[in-house]
Amino acid sequence: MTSAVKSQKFNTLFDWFDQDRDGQLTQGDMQAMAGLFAALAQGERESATAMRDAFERWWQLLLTHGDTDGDGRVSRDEFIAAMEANVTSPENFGSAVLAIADATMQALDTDGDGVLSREEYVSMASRLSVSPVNSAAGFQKLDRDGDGVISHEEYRTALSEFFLSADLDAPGNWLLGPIDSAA
Ligand SMILES: [Ca+2]
Ligand SMILES: [Ca+2]
Ligand SMILES: [Ca+2]
Repeated sequence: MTSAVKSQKFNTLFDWFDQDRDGQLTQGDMQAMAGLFAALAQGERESATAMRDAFERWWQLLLTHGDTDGDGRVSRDEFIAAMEANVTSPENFGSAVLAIADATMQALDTDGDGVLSREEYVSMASRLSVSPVNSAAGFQKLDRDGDGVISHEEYRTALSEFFLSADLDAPGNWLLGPIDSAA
């Protein structure tokens, strides 16, 4: 049974991933998401390929484990169940989810200082179709040590919390904005 907090987050994630907004996830939706992420890499082929590969792994997990009625599409309920049971399981989480975070961080950190400023973070989020209001609020929470930048470690911690934590107050819940209003 998926916790209420996790269901809420996976709901928010479903809405973000469902790029054509038809209420079903398809390979096309996931490829569209991968395209948004890959565009962040601005021609840096290694990061772009890593992102596309990770989204493809993610989709294959959803299709294999989530598409219980075999129609090649993943419904909201199928998504939430497969996210909990398969995508975020220890053997898959790194290759499907954290791989995207690592490639994103590498692509965005153009000056190589290993951190994201508020401007870099909000601009990245808006290119991924997250509203600036939500990402600015999220930045505050994700910058756990309050030094004004998000380190690679803070970013990874936020992702882990978003996907794995059932704690309503986990700062990483804010990855896509407030979960209560977004769900
Ligand atoms: Ca869709
Ligand atoms: Ca289905
Ligand atoms: Ca920080």
